[in-house]
Amino acid sequence: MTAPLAFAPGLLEALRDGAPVVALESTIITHGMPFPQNVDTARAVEAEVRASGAIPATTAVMDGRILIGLTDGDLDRLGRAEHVRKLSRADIAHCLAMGEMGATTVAATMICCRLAGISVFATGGIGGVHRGAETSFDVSADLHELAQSPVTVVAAGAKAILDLPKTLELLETLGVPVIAFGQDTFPAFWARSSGLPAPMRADTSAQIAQAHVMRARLGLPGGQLIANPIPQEAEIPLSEIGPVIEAALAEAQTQGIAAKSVTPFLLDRIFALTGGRSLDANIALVLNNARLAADIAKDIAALTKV
Ligand code: PSU
Ligand code: MN
Repeated sequence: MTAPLAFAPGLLEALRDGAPVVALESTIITHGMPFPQNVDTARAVEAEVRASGAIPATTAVMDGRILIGLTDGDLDRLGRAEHVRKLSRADIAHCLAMGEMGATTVAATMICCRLAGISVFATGGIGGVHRGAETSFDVSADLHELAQSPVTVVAAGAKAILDLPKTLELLETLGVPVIAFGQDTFPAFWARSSGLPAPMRADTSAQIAQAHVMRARLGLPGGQLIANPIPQEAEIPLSEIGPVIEAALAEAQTQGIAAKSVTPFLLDRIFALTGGRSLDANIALVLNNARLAADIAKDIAALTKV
């Protein structure tokens, strides 16, 4: 019995041929952005991957199967649907068994990548250690997945809604390489720098591809996190976004938001509090991550060609 995967037309053949493929998550579509910008952005990100010479594969759960690559119709259905589940490692098998519709988080998308044989995945921001985790125990399963599934994940760092120093500490403990692209500090999503030193740095996609392949040669499980700063022109400095984040966190506390709802609640409040600005920045950074991920996927394909 194998995993119930359904590949988009041509994708399985492309993977068998060793073509560069970039996976894309779907929680950003269902729980990260409003309709119709979510579907427009997902299409634009797929187009960016193609324009950069790789094949996009957005993942989701529909009709009892894991879709590896969504058709235009699937994407539209997912983007419009009202009650889509947010799937992390704990949820994905139950969602499939129940025949429900689900969007994959970073953790679940990494599981899909491992099952489909995809090495590179682009997203916006990863989950991490939440502020106050010392009492709430709220730590995203994304971090543990990075320690288990052999995928290079390209993100714009993590949002300052999280406790970034604790997030970096835990990634180190879990043996996950955190590699900043082209700078020495860890990026904080809308802001190019969190001010925290990044554990490692790479300046080319080829170096990142080499490190990915080297982990496999060393027999190390798990992936690597590539922290790619938002393009300069789209940046919202920490001084501007900081107070908005504080306001959103205070609202979450007052309303007693917990567990899986925390991240979507905060994202939604920050969108509302900044108007279009945080959304524009979010779109710009995801496109930027898609380009870098495509370059890494091409470099890995060249290194592993037999
Ligand atoms: N952070 C963001 N944007 C997002 C998410 C996180 O800046 O869209 C989504 C991703 O899908 C991520 C998930 O994997 O939220 C983490 O949720 P949690 O903290 O509940 O593990
Ligand atoms: Mn959580």
